Amino acid sequence: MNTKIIFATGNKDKLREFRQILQDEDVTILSMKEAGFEGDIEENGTTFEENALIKARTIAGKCHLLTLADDSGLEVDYLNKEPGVYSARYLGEDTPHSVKNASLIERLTGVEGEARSARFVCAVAAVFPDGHEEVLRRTMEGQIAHAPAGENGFGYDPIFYLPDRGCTNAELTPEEKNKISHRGKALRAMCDLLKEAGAFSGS
Ligand code: ITT
Repeated sequence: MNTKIIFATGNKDKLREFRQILQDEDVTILSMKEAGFEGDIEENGTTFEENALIKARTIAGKCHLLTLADDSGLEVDYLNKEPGVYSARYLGEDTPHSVKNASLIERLTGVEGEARSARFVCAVAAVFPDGHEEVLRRTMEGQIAHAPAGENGFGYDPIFYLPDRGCTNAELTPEEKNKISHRGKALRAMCDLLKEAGAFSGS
């Protein structure tokens, strides 16, 4: 039986990836807008998990369907894990990513090799209409590139360099990125957990 779930995000790039990652599952994914919610959700948590739960709780409470949310970001080790949970707000919410990316590269001037280590983090929360909650986190390791490269993906992908592959996230196809990304891993793990809990059937 096909199950309707909501993905509580205002980010169209995340929504696209979410749908691609779950394309073989027997679920229909509604955006917040399709579920009838317009407006902003204040993300005042201090961890990825807290913020993911805040978003999922807000929408599950209003729309009465199983709701998933993702809080994600980039941790740069040399910058004490900045921008971290503030990744969307780094240098201002509306500042173009080209500017944010250039700023991070600039702040790593003179830093070489493994000292440029960074990771993408994704916490995925699921909140059921009866209030039951699940949350988990997955990561993707890489380094900050010396210059942006690639047109695919979004956000910090053009400066996220994968030493094993010799390219950035933005040079991967969407399928390649989803196989190894923080979001792909977190969502597939959440899907397994939800299937075990009987929330929806296997594909
Ligand atoms: P919602 O809260 O509405 O889901 P958002 O864009 O504000 O959308 P976050 O608060 O989780 O989402 O911020 C995550 C930011 O981290 C996002 O805006 C990107 O800048 C960056 N980010 C997250 N995942 C990424 C990915 O896979 N590739 C590149 N950048 C990513």
